[in-house]
Amino acid sequence: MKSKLFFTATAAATATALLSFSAPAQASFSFGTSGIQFAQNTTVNFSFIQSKGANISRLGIYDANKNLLTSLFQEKGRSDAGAGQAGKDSEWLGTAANIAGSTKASFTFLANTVYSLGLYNQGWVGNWTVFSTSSLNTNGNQQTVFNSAGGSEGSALSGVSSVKASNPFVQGGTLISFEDTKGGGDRDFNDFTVTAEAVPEPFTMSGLGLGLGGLALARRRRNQKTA
Ligand SMILES: [Ca+2]
Ligand SMILES: [Ca+2]
Repeated sequence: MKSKLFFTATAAATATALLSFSAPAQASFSFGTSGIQFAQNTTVNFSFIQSKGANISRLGIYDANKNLLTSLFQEKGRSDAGAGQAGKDSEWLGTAANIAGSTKASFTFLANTVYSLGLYNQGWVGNWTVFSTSSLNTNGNQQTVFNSAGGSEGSALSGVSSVKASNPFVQGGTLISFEDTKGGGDRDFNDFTVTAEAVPEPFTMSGLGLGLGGLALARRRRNQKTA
């Protein structure tokens, strides 16, 4: 009788475990200016949209200590639309053709690890990096908006503080856009724009394994008691 009760309780616990693991993996994550972190290993697909900044920029994934882990997109030049030339685009527009290599890149964020996006800029004078995690920037400045493509070229984007985080698990992903001038500039936040879409894990193999393992353990213990 005891063993039957034990098995029933274990089975219930297993069912609960299966339910929790079959819940969407996006239950616990941070994806914004406070940092990027997921409770499970999570692959995010990035797509370059456009740039509207005069710097030659490179978007990358950084660790919590500002070390570059991998480069996602590297611009070839300041613009590929004839910026500054009479009769041509004057917004320093960088299109897909201004990216060296593919305009799509993926990165797998490891569970419970803090990351940031970083935009390295080759300016007219000097080089610098601004980070999507505000605390990594000079004076903690917000340099990125999440769930926004920024504002009109040269006009300060209003409501910046309201676009600090977003959900990358939504279908089609979410927008991320940088202000590439640290601390100042025009604050238009349209200088480098990408989308990010996390790949959901509707039912992980580890969760399935744990559930089956729990059942096997319960059976083994029951057999030991009845033997
Ligand atoms: Ca700007
Ligand atoms: Ca701009």
